[in-house]
Amino acid sequence: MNEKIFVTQPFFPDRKLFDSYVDRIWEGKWLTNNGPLAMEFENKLIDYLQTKNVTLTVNGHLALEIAVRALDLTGEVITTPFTFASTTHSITSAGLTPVFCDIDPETLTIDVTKIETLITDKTSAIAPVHVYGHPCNVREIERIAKKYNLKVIYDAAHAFGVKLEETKGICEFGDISMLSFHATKLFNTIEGGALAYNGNYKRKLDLFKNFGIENEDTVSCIGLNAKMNEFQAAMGLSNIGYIDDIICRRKVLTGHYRTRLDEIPGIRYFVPEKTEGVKYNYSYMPVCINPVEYGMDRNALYLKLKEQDIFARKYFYPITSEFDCYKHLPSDVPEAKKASESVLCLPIYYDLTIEQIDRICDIIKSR
Ligand code: T4K
Repeated sequence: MNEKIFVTQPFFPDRKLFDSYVDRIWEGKWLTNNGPLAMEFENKLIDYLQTKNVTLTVNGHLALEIAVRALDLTGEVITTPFTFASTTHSITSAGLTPVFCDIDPETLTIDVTKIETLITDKTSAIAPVHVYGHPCNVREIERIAKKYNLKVIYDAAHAFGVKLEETKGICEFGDISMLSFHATKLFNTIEGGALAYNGNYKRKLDLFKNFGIENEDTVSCIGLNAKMNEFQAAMGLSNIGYIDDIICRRKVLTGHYRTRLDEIPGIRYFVPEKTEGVKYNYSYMPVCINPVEYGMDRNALYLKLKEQDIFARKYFYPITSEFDCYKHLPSDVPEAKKASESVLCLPIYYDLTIEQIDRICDIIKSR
């Protein structure tokens, strides 16, 4: 029997360190509703993310939902379908219409040359995704948003720790950026998420994450319950000290994958850090399969790996514009469709070994 290798595995901090935070939860008898650990964690993230404000949430999806609500968006939001269900659902669940823009095949992020053609008098925002942690063309999106007076909400679920223009944090761009701290992400708080932003949205976002409750007498808006609890914050406080080590380890693993995959025609990996000034986080190991050169298509490779107990994932197939609930909406997104049929995310996580990567690459090579 082969050892099973999944696309990812959560990072676990030193148990004693986590326990020291859990001891504080027991002593303080405080479990949720913006407790002391959550506040401490929020401040640590402000330092790390280099934004003026952070609002912690119970998961990344609800963070997106409250961001969409708090920005008072109306009508249409331009977004990309090459993403997780969450991005599109957060738009529609607020009663807005997603307008699907195609992606750039080099970075798999929104194709900035197509955004302006989709703007109408109903457009209120752009919701791009830093797919696999590859930064969108933030400066061009900024230019378009300014020109048409649109808000920008970045789905930065994959982009924790990414830097641009040498020193700028990825969340310094756009009105609000959403991060996911789900167990499967490079930085986890079990489940969890955050909104990071420089604008003056703190009060509003905090209201929306707590039912709209202003105080004991006043509820001022239709809010959600999206508060991060103290166990999640304990995990975040424990894990944040490891982040440089986590990214460093993933860089080494990615480097080994590259060396091995270079031997195989028809397998192309994405090399975003070649973009000048970008510090990448190596959050995923996406490869694009050219069936003619490789001799097998993406689905066949996925199955071949699965037979050997290696569970790669087809992130993001199907694209959201093809979901039953969205296929009635107009969409002209051939590059997104092509990517969804040719990209495979190979296993990558802190505890993955070089030997395991060799096993995976040997299987890929033996087509
Ligand atoms: N926007 C984008 C672009 C996103 O990618 C996501 C989430 C969001 C928004 C929303 O953020 P959150 O609300 O989730 O914070 C996973 C994650 O559940 C999801 O967070 C993530 N994107 C998405 C890309 O991947 P699945 O359906 O692939 O998860 P699952 O349970 O199949 O896990 C993948 C593998 O990880 C498993 O085969 C085994 C391993 N695993 C998983 C868990 C949960 C473990 O080893 N231990 C674990 O505890 O969605």
